[in-house]
Amino acid sequence: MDAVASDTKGPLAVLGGAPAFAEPLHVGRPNLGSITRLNERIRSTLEQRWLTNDGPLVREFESRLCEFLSVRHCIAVANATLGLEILARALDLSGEVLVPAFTFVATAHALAWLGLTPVPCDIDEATHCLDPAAVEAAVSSRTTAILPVHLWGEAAPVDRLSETAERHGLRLVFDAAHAFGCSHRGRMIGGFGDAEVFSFHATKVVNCGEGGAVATSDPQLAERLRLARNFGFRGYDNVVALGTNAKMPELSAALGLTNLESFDRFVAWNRANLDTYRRLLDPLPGLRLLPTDTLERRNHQYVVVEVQPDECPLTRDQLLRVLHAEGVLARRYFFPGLHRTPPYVGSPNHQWSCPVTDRVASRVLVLPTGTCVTERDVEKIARILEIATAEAGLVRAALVEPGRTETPPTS
Ligand code: T4K
Repeated sequence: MDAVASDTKGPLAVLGGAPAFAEPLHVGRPNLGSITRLNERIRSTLEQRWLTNDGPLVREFESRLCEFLSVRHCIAVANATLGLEILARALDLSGEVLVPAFTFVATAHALAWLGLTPVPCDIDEATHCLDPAAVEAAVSSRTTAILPVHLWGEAAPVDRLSETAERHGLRLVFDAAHAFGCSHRGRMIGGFGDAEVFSFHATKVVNCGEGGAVATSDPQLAERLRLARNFGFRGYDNVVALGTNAKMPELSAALGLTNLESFDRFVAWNRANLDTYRRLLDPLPGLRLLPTDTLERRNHQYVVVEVQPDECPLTRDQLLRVLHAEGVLARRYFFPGLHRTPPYVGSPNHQWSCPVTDRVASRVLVLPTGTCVTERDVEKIARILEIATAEAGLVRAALVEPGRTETPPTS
């Protein structure tokens, strides 16, 4: 720690000092592969004048994904939200779908957009993924599917959920938006359940700007997904099914292919950042980095800290304000949980009870990583947290505005 002390001179920004970062440091700055390679692909796309609708780069991207994930079919889409939507349609889901209460809102929105009812179920405190017991308790005569999320790239409890799905005759589809390049029991995520949906949003380990893919080994399902992605067209003038526009443009595929070529570098970078965070944050009181499964492949695209209320002298939201004041735009993903987010809050007669999600959502702080974040940046962030926890009394006093006892976060 001493090595970085000189870098974060003077008082914290919340105590009147200058921000440690003049340029804000974001969670989710895009990783980029070779710009030269990208330019070549863009030029060739423009020269060929084939910009979307199952173009050559989308096809190449899909075949690279199949290879990488060891699945038979990958259907590239405009984003993961649309991927979830066309998948729910292709599987003819109806009624209720069980989802984790602790996830990005798109997991539920994709279902609700189609008139389905996402039922928020509680999570496991250790892994932040769906709790199989909560799922079991939520199965009803209206349930048609379970939609677990491999949150932060950690595998959901695939085996137990598969068993539950099978026993109740339910579909099992995974939201794998965070889990590109991750494995479960040595097998790549992408091959579990009926299908899995990846996101290639700008903030993801591999990005297409906007993009996603549905992975499945079921050829009939793959065919239905391809139809659904393109308005239900099979050839010119021949609409054979209900569809939407979920097509990935060629320029997005150009980004995806180029970034995929640098996947190992991105993950190594994330891993190095995570190791530095771990080394520097472990000794601080009440800051606990979520463990990652070291026996499996992980992309480490999220650095997830839990602020332990009994041990840390500052709350998560106080630390968030400290960091934002320093230009570190840490995030409270996925506060406050689906069960407390409109339109999923239930009715006056029926509120969802997800106490573990409540606890976890009040503790999680996601810190910046990715190739735009250097080891030096991580050291500075850790140093800010070290000073803040050491000077907790001063920080608390500075954050309480006159007439208030609670200090809401800045964003
Ligand atoms: N399921 C799960 C579990 C998900 O987490 C997500 C998406 C989905 C499904 C749906 O996937 P997509 O339909 O998006 O493919 C972000 C992303 O928009 C979202 O993709 C992601 N999960 C979620 C966890 O985070 P925001 O609102 O935090 O993102 P945004 O766009 O504000 O970006 C965050 C920060 O990154 C910005 O403050 C600045 C920086 N940034 C962002 C972009 C887009 C850049 O520096 N450059 C950029 O181009 O939701």
